[in-house]
Amino acid sequence: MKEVSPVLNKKLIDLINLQINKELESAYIYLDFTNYFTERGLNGFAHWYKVQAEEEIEHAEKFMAFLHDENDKVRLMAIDKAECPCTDDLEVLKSGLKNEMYITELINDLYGEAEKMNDYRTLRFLDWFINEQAEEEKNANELISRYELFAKDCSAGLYQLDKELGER
Ligand code: OFO
Repeated sequence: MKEVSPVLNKKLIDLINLQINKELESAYIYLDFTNYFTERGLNGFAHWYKVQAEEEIEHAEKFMAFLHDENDKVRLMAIDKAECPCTDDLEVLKSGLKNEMYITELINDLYGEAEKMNDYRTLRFLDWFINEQAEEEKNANELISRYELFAKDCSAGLYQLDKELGER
């Protein structure tokens, strides 16, 4: 393996490595949701979370590529067991939103750290994630609202929503 000399500050490298872990953990959580909905026979919801899981892996890959571009090392860590509250649809959707809010917090911490160090290259790179998190939280919130409005107490609404989510 080639010798690498770190370019980024050590604390930032650690935070980015942690972020890689959390993106992969998010993928794991969403795969857990995918399994829950598949087992419920809601294939549209299952598909929606499968796509979500794939996006999380892409996010991890973006961070890995960034570290490599900066000539720093990627350190993959153990991924925690997915703890899905998988007994109730709405609880699953809400815990998806909670996860996204947690990820936003981590990205903000990372951003704050890069700002302290006047690390403008990292800040530019993180801009994409700042926007992405806004989008992810919006999607998760909308999904909860639509479930509550149309599907919670109505099997025809649930059927329709499942169908729409299958088209993501
Ligand atoms: Fe990676 O954005 Fe969701 O968690």
